[in-house]
Amino acid sequence: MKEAMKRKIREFALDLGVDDVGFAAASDYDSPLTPALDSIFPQAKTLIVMAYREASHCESENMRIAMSGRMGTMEFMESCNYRLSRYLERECKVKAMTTPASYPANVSPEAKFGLIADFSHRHAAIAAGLGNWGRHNLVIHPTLGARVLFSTVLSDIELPSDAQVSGELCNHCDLCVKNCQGGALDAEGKTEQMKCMAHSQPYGIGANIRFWTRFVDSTAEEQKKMMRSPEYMRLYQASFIGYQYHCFKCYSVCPVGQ
Ligand code: B12
Repeated sequence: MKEAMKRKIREFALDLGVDDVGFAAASDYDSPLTPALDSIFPQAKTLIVMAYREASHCESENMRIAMSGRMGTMEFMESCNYRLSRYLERECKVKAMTTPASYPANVSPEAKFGLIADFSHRHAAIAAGLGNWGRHNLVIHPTLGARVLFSTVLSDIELPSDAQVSGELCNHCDLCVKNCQGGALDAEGKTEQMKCMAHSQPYGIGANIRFWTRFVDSTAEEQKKMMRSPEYMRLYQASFIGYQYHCFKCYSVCPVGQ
């Protein structure tokens, strides 16, 4: 009965065009740093995780091409989340709740100003049998590799977890470490987040604060020049399109599953 329900939900999600789907019992979600599931959805019993292989835009050296591909992938992910949650409520008569693929983030100091999400998709994906950790601290999917994004729908339907991926998928080639221009992966088992962000989001919050700090200390003439500078244009664009990644290397050079 439960396997038939899983099959029905899996087929619906695969028909949306996602690459893979996994199920995890809420009790198997073990993410020590993010808030307890209860604080999001107290009745949550199952996590339905969808995997999306990123197309080759992430290999481009042109970061606008890479980023526009990412934005398209994220839009598709949010749409799949919505469609699956409505399917669960309409056809299966259960409660369902989407979780953000990336943002909005909790930007308070307790959540390290947006670095600790309300919900961790990597931990959910591992619990749902969709992969395990690689040297880059990303989750590697057995066939799709590391170049994969995840989104999750929570539901009060009670379903058992899929089988865990057994055996390591990372081949320890260290290409992710060697290609990380921010030097953020030098220490095994953790990403140095500030180093990653300084390189991968050069027009993020840090650059924004530095720009405005310089601005207030500048003369009226200098301020006029600053407002017309390419630097300001890039900050302006980043603030209306959301996070703007300028690096996909750890993700795109990983040879597993290519
Ligand atoms: C904040 C964030 C960032 C921050 C911080 C990253 C980080 N390490 O947490 C920054 C801006 C640096 C970042 C960068 C990137 N991110 Co990011 N990011 C997120 C976000 C929004 C939240 C992550 C979070 O809450 N972290 C806090 C806690 C849970 O994790 P943590 O601090 O890393 O600590 C745990 C892990 O380190 C873990 N761990 C790590 N290695 C190992 C190894 C073993 C053996 C074990 C047991 C545990 C373990 O143990 C810690 C405790 O549980 C998620 C989306 C989401 N909501 O899940 C995407 C997400 C993690 N990012 C993603 C991606 C793709 C990227 C980038 C490639 C950027 C890009 N261009 O797309 C880089 C990769 C950097 C890297 N190699 O680590 C994907 C990862 C997909 C995947 N295949 O795993 C996610 C899941 C987005 C998505 N919806 O798919 N990201």
